[in-house]
Amino acid sequence: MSGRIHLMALGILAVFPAAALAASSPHSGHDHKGMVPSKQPMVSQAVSGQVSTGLPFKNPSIITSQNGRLDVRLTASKEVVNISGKLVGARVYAAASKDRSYPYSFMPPVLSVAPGDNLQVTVLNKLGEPTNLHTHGFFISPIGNQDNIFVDLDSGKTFNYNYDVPSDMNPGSYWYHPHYHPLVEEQVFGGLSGLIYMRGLESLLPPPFRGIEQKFLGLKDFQVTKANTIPSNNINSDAPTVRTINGQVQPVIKMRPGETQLWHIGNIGADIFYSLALTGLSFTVIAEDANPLDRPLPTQSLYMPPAKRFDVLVQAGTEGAYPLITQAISTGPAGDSYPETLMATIVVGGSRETPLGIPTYFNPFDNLKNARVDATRHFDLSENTNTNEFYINERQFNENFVNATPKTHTVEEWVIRNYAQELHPIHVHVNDMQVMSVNGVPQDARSYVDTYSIPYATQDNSGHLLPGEVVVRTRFREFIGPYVLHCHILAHEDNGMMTVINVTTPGSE
Ligand SMILES: [Cu+2]
Repeated sequence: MSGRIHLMALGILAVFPAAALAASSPHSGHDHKGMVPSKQPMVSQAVSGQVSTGLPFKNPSIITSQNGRLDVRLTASKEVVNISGKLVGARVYAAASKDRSYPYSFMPPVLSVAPGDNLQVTVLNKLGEPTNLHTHGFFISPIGNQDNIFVDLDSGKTFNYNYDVPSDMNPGSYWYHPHYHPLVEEQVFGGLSGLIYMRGLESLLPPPFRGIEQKFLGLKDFQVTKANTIPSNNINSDAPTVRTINGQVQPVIKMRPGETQLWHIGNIGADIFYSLALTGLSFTVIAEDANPLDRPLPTQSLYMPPAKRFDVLVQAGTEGAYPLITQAISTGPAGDSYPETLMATIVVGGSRETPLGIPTYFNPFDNLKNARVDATRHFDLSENTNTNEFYINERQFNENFVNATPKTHTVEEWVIRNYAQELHPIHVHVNDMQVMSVNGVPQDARSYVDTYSIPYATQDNSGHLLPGEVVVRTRFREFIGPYVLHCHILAHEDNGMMTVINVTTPGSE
């Protein structure tokens, strides 16, 4: 659950023609660590404009590494930006590469890098509150100035992240966003998130697929207050929200009959789920959370909790208009309900292409089914719906409390149990996990994942609480140091559902 006042009941919902936008409440909720929140940009009703729908789909800007290197500067600030025709006060990045600068945008540029690259990201913080940066899904060191989420980047300061991308980092879709506890939800919901693409998926596909059209679809939703500002306090994830693709509301995507495209899709919003469904076109997953599957998976829908990414081959059939929707979802009795919503329309027309044969075999992975398990650990998820507190092993997040110390070159099995009556999509940094079973049912994994939704608890006939249970295995490879496991509903993370994992070398403690 959002833990927030249901605003519609207060009668302060503002309605716009394209979609219903929720207003925020005047109450202050977050502990800003004693900081005075800086002024939010406001836009008057007269100039804010209205959301436009049905515009041609646009990829985000893409900044591509060259000669093994990418240097990017990201400036985070509170600014007024245009989201699908409407002016909104947001928290957004502007970007700059060596050659070009990119203005503040709700959908900042995709950072396109290759395995083995050096990626340097200099973050300038102009938010008026602390922030930092996380490269979600990266298999990389969690310490120093790499994927270190314990960095405290005060307002007015810059920090230089220097990522040595391993040459064996998996290709696919990753993303970047702030990870500064406990301000993550409001910063990501405000607009601070973008995609990272690790090149190389194309070369795993048969030669005819190389050079096919690629699209990036960053799924982000927004709500505004009466001042047309994205709320930063008392964000209500259960309120009506405007779903966008790259900041566009219901864009039109064109394809030719028989054409095959490669789509990189990421749920890079703060709290809400998507279940994308595309009928009338073929939809084949080739990677999940930037883990290429051992064999491609044809599907009718993509279930996407916050932070989930899929790389999919989309093949158009005959001429016509096909809706891409997100299906209605409930995240449980104590959770949220999201209505079915149109995301985009695929218009198929023009000259016909011969459809490419979708491969049936793709990329083997290090299957841990028969691996020796060196240690077993338990992570119990729970929540107090009255106080809006969230727990792992009955504790709220404390960066000084280390929950688990796996050793490098070992395999561990983790039993994650959910005692709450809502889904908690668990994300773990650095080392991805293989899902072994869900509620006791063995799973035939096709790859690893870095985010997985843990089923909510149910009650048996005698009223006894049965937790949802997912068992995962992880091989801990070279990287040592502390990182986190947390719920990726960012309201839950900010309110405690996060814990420290510290990987150490064998023999150390
Ligand atoms: Cu959660």
